[in-house]
Amino acid sequence: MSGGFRSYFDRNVPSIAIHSLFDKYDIRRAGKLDEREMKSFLEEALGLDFHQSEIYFFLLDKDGDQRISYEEFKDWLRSGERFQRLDDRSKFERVCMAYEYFKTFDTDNSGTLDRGQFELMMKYLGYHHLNMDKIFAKMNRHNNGKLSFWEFMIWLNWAPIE
Ligand SMILES: [Ca+2]
Ligand SMILES: [Ca+2]
Repeated sequence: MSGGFRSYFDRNVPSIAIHSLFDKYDIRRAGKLDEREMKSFLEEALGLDFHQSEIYFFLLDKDGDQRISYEEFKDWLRSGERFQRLDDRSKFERVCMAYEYFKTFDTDNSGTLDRGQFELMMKYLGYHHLNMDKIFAKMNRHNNGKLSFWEFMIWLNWAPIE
């Protein structure tokens, strides 16, 4: 992984520096990074491979709108996470596996699980005993009826950032 950009992963980096970094990759000036823009940051600037950047995109998109907002971007850089999830191989493999399940049950390819897709996944994973309404409501922190991968990872305690 390349060195220079790692210096952005610091609580003391001024907001203005983070903002200019964000703006640099916000090619379409939408105020949010789409999947392509965020991946180009992760791959070109940070040296992630294609697979790693895909997982990270989903790990950082907290609300599951398929865009990385400035807040999501900043929270991550400020978290001091520094790709812990990549450096710990076995943990990263677990996250990848969870992502594969998540994708499999996201049959409409929206990047999030609705209530029905969620229940199918949970049952497949063996969570028959849970009250699905309750657990969905609990996991769906953004309370928008769509479960993001980040919300799922928070529940499993595998998310890199809160
Ligand atoms: Ca988002
Ligand atoms: Ca879906």
